[in-house]
Amino acid sequence: MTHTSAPSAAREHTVESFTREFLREVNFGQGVDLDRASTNDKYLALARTVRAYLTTRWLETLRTQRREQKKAVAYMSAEFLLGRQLDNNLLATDLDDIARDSLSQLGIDLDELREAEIEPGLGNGGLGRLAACFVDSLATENVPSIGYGIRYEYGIFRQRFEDGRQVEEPDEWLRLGSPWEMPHPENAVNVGFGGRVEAWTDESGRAHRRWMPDWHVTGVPYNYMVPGYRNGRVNTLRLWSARATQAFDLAIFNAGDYTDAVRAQTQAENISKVLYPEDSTPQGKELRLQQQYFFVACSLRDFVEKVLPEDYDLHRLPERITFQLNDTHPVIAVPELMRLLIDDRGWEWEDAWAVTQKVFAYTCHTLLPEALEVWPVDLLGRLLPRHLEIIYRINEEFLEQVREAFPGDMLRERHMSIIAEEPVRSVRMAYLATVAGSKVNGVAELHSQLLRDKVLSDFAEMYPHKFTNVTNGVTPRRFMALSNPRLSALITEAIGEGWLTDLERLRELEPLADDAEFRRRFREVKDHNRVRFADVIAARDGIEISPDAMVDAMVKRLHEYKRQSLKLLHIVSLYERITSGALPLADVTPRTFVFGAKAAPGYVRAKETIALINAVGRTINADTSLEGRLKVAFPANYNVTLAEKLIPAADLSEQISLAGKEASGTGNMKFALNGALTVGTDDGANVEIRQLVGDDHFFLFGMDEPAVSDLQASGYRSASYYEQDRDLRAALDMIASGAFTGGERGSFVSSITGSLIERDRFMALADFRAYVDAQERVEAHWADQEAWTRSAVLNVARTGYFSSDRSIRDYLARIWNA
Ligand code: NBG
Repeated sequence: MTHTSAPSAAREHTVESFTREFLREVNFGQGVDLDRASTNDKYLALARTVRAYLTTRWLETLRTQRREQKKAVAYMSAEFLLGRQLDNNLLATDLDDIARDSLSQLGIDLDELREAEIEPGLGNGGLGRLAACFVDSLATENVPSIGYGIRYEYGIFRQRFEDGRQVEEPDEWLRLGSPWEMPHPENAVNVGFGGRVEAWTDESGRAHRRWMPDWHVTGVPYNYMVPGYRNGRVNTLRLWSARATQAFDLAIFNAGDYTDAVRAQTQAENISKVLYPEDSTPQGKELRLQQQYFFVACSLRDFVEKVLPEDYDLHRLPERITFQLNDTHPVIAVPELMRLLIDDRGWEWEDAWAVTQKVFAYTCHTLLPEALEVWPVDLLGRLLPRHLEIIYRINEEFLEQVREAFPGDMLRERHMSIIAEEPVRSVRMAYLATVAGSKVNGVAELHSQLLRDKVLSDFAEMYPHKFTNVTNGVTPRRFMALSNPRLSALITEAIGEGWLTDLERLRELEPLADDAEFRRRFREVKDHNRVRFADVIAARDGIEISPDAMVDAMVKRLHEYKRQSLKLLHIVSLYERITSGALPLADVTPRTFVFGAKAAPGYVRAKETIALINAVGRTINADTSLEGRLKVAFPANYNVTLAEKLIPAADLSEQISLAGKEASGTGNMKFALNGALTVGTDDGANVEIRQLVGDDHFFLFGMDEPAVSDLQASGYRSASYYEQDRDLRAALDMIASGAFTGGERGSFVSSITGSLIERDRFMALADFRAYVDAQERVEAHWADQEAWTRSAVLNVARTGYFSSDRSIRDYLARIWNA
């Protein structure tokens, strides 16, 4: 498949030269003969062959940037959930066909090698995947940029089910080698921790502060190439790996304790050992703060000392860079830059602050108050004493401004303080970012509005100009071209090439929604993708599904606010109504309910919900009286690789969070772009999706955010819904009776149903009736396949706005001024 006529590697390289280089890599890179080479040998050799093509362009990109010194963007993120690299790099370089031909002449199946790659799962969910989409779009939009993050040795855990319960296993993604990274130990950076701060006076009598850390860690940069889509640009993603500093080891070793020296090494390396598997709920662990400081300290030093020219005048830093802070995780970079400028370079506070306030911008990704990161001052002061001093001073000056702007308003001052006093004295990282950043953005219109009106309203009043919105997006390279080649080919046939980098052009498909032949072909693609997905989960998980049934998908991290439990209540209610005779089997739409979700290992309720979904699934799937009409499929270890197979196959996309809780969502965009219809609340980016696709092609249900607030204010009593809605009560009673748990009624079953009936923090019961009604509208629409397909085509045609290329252009215009 070809997408564009832009310059591409393919022109310069023939199958023969590709084969020659591939064989060279097999022989000299892997040190084996082709006939003795394992799949992994061949995969690594292929990866390095492709990498070599990229390297030429990468070096050229770097040379150009060194020459031109254009304003760039550094995207700082604790997570980059990249997904497999080989596929994407073949696509970006247009080498796919050449590689396929070359390998097939050698009797090798390209797809088998693709499958050999273990995806780098260096992220939890939407936030990490967004970072990956953004670096792809930055390169494709031809923006000079660099991504900074952590090279975790273990990414997000691998999930298994044992008796339906989640079991976590370490993700050994580096086990078979990692051909896409280039380590540069010679460019390592030293980072300090702990110790104390000293005062000293220079010859002119000026007072200074000096941090004397008591231990150090070395950060080794690993470079990854991030190719733009067939445009010749290859940007850099630089991930840091922690090593013990030699000096540190040696001192202890010389003192004669070899085992202590080794222990010190382990302690240092722990910093980049593992990704914390919490999503949207930070845990406040010391190692986590070490990780955060580690990577931003390495990155700032790297940028200032290695990326910038040697004599660069740092007063001009804002002309050259924006450090975009992906959530609060990298916010400790703010006091670090201040420290670099003041302590290391002798700047005055005012000058340092002026530069700092211009170079940082902050993206907030949540609305849950408990998800806003805070660090106890005890911990922060112990680990980073100088940074705490700097934060205090920033806060003092900021509160001075607050007093000036709102004289006598003590309450406001306390609310806005970067330092919280209760329940323990802590630093509110979101406030620090808001005060320090030149801009603060939310990730969907509704989210940005709620940030302004609720979560950060005092700040929005004080700094109205800082607040802006950039609605999230997803890269159509991975989530259309790579994952859905048939749909992509059909689109190209219909509207020509070029849409993949200009996604609004999908609009040109609109008239084809009324073309019966186009709809037939569109359905054919869906059918094919459904079969492909069925094959994948049969082989991967041993799950059998009918490829003819509607694929109804709810895939996202397991969280109460996302309301997987509401989906479960719908399924159980259907089942209850069938078994009690209220719903004739003939009226039941054949559906496969697909779940994909990891729970944070310490999040008990989320893990119980997984166990319950699996228990319900087991019962329903085994009940022959249903004649296979309903099926629950919950493949374990949902990840980017599986998403690429599921999303193109989906008919219905479940986006059912409680309104006002999901900042944006990005899965919702991927599904719509692949022709699934959404059943969703008025939340996050659902709002914008619905506005674009139109109410007739989107199943809206439930309370909107103001209604949620009102209900909360007037006193929500979930039990009354249980009492008044017969179907809801029957569904909850059926679960509580142990019908799905072999008669077992205690333990997690009663704790889930009990907490829904008694408390129901995310108001699943309040939205139940509206949700079931929406599902009936879904079924009625599905019954008319022509009408459904028309809606599906319109979903694709009208959601081009959600390309991450557009998000990046919005960041450029509203935040980076680049
Ligand atoms: C998540 C939100 C999602 C959003 C992604 C990307 C965090 C803290 N936030 O709604 O929950 O789509 O960020 O912006 O993980």
